[in-house]
Amino acid sequence: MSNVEQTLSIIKPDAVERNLIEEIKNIFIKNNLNIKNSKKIHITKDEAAEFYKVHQSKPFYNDLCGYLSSGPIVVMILEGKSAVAENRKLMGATNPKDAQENTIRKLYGISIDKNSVHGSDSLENAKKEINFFFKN
Ligand code: IDP
Ligand code: MG
Repeated sequence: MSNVEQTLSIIKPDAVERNLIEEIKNIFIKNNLNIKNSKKIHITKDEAAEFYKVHQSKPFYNDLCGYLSSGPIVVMILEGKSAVAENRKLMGATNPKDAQENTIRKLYGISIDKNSVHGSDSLENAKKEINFFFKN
């Protein structure tokens, strides 16, 4: 099959805390994104700051890093046809208020910061982000 990609998905603390791990994983599986690797971890604020450093100039950067490190998260490698774009489509818009019906953020997101999931935004960033969490 051509166009098979891998992307990084994170189930953020708000969704882990509400026991939504299986619901969210099932959305990926039903939509032909295979979960190749998955682990539940709790990262430090410094690690979050490194992961989100593309956003370091944004006014919400400090809160964002504090949030991602505030509780357990699930990091996953998703694999499938056009996985980067497919995952972004399943996630929905950054702000759950703007997300389309049946997207993960529309179904489960609470607010722009507590929006339940992260997904890589390009193939290049997917490679970097997978390497960040699954370096061997
Ligand atoms: P994305 O997660 O849809 O790719 P980005 O623009 O990359 O969105 O922002 C990364 C994360 O930062 C978002 O998922 C969200 O949690 C948070 N964020 C983005 N914009 C804002 C904002 O205006 N206020 C607070 N948090 C924000
Ligand atoms: Mg992003």
